Amino acid sequence: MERTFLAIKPDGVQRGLVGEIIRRLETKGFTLVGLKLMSVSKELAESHYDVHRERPFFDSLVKFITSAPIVAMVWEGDGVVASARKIIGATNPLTSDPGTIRGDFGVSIGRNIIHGSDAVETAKREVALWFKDEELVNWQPQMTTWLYE
Ligand code: 3AN
Repeated sequence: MERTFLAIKPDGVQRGLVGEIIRRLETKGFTLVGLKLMSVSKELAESHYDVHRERPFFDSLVKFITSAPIVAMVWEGDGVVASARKIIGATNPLTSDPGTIRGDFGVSIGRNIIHGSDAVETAKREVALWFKDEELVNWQPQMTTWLYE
């Protein structure tokens, strides 16, 4: 089953959006298989944002994600990588569709509440970067037969 890495950024945690964000993914029908509130080291942040290393906003990205606790999560389900990106919405909250997390709760690209892996391959890399194997739980919710044909 496909997995994706999602992280509620410091702004999402500070604004009390953790429950709301988890609710949206749970009620959609995805399965939570990893969850931790954590402080992010500079090394981990730089590794996570490595593809943006040459971008002008790299330093501010690293500074922000290390500034306060985040909630790191792994979610599982058919097509979860692309679907979670839709639930999250476009990068800039000002142009994200209403009904998406960023569209409903944000106004600024540098405070866009949540990160989600952008492709299946990226998700594999990010899940392995943020979680040890033993921190992930293999389980199947009882409701699975009511979600999948
Ligand atoms: P997404 O998070 O939607 O995948 P990316 O991967 O293009 O977006 O960018 C990673 C993060 O970098 C974004 N979540 C956002 O916080 C930040 N970012 C992207 N573009 C800009 C920009 N033009 N100015 C400031 N920050 C940006």
